[in-house]
Amino acid sequence: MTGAEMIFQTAAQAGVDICFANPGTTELGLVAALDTVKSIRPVLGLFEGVCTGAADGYGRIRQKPAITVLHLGPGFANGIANLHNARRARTPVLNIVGDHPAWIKPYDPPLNMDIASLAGAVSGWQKENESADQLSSDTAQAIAASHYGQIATLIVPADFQAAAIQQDEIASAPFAFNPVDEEMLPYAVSLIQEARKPALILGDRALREKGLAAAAQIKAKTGCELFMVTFPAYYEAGAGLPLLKRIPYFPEEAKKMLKNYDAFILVGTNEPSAFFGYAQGDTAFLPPKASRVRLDTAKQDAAEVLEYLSFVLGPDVSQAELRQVLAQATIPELPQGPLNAPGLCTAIAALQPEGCIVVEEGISTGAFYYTYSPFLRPYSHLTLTGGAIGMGMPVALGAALAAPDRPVINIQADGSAMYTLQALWSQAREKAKVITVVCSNRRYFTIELEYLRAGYAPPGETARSLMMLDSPNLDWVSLSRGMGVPAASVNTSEGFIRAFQAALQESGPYLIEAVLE
Ligand SMILES: Cc1ncc(C[n+]2csc(CCOP(=O)(O)OP(=O)(O)O)c2C)c(N)n1
Repeated sequence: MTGAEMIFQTAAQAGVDICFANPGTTELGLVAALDTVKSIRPVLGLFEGVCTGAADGYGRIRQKPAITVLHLGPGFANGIANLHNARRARTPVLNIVGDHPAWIKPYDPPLNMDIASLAGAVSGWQKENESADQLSSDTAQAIAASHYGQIATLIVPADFQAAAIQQDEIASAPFAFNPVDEEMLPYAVSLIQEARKPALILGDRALREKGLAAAAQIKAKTGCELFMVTFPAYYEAGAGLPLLKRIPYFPEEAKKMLKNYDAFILVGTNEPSAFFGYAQGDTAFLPPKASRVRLDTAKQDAAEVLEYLSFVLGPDVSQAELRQVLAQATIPELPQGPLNAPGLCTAIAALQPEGCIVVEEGISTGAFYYTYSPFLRPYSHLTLTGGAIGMGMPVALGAALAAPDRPVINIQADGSAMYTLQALWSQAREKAKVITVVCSNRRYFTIELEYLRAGYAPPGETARSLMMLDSPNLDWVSLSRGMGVPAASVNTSEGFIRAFQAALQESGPYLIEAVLE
């Protein structure tokens, strides 16, 4: 067995089954090994940001790592923005980065780069492999580390990938979340019981099924409010789940929503604060005098912590009582006439099938979708966690491969789409069931908005040229078809509804350009 085969054998034994790759000469051993380790599905991405974003999407759905294979420092650098989003999402990811053999490094060949420094920017665990015989234990440790919700990066010189392994034993590295810190709970209970208006703010695994079930019980038992972070990696949404209020993006709206609460219990998230440092000083969102406590640490399962909190708050309420705190289904009416951002979101909300996965990188357009989200047919929702745009199409690819039975709907802003649109080619090649809705406002609307909010005078022609995507307009139908994804362009609500209904019948990917007025 070669070192590279050992990497994949170890990963396969640990339950890893997919690898998003963009290899080069220093990863040839890994490429060859995929011919022998058949349980790992290789997926080619035509840009590293596609591979890393797809691994993020896959990991968010399956809660286990996908592998990325990236080419030296430059390949890793191309993938960093989406690894940043994955780090913020606390997605398990295993990066295998090829490197030059030690003997050529003194010559400083052109692709030579400080990979470890790059890895340090996003990885919670990293190692430069030092011998082929350590590859199994290095891989096992990396996978175990990733399960805590972090990026693990293993840098593997090309000669160790190719080397014959003497000792064929495959390492395993079990992982377990830390137990709940029971000493924290009485304080949380006293806060909830003594506060005038207590609230829970939830993120991370607290927003998955188990966490939400506990949150519903806590709300039913205590009457406390439930909030969720502004940009969750993943949440279960829709009728039958507890109603959570999403903390708004804009500081003044967030502070207004939170101002009347006097105690906050944080699970799976830090204290909410502003996305940017605004001169006006709206940075911290919680009222200064409100009590607050975070109940989980990085290596605990936020859902388990919530279950424990619910347990110490007393016996579970009956199903009838529980129903009082669960969202009821309200499917919006279909819009008519010209297509605008609110109408587009209304139409998607009305038409999306039960059990679908929504990947929302609609930026300013996507914001309108959230009023409907809690009341729709149950579905799973993924957002842009780290603000590095260009995640939507790759994450949708990864999510679709992670859950081939569930349609994926990618609400996708046009400017953000252009960063990683090569993902469409991989979607076509892998027959991923993704419906991409391009929100075509032909501008960087958010930049215009933030520019005015920051107090600058309305932009002149030169400044505006950096915010407009027209002249030429992007031809989304041609771009999409050129990568093998059938597409249509629509500019009315009726046209969108027809195209979306048709796209739902497709067995593979489809793109709809929604030209917004
Ligand atoms: C990697 C990265 N580069 C640049 C930005 C800055 N940025 C934030 S929003 C935005 C424009 C988004 O435009 P679009 O995706 O079309 O959405 P819209 O604002 O029009 O809804 C840019 C360039 C960013 N967040 N991330």
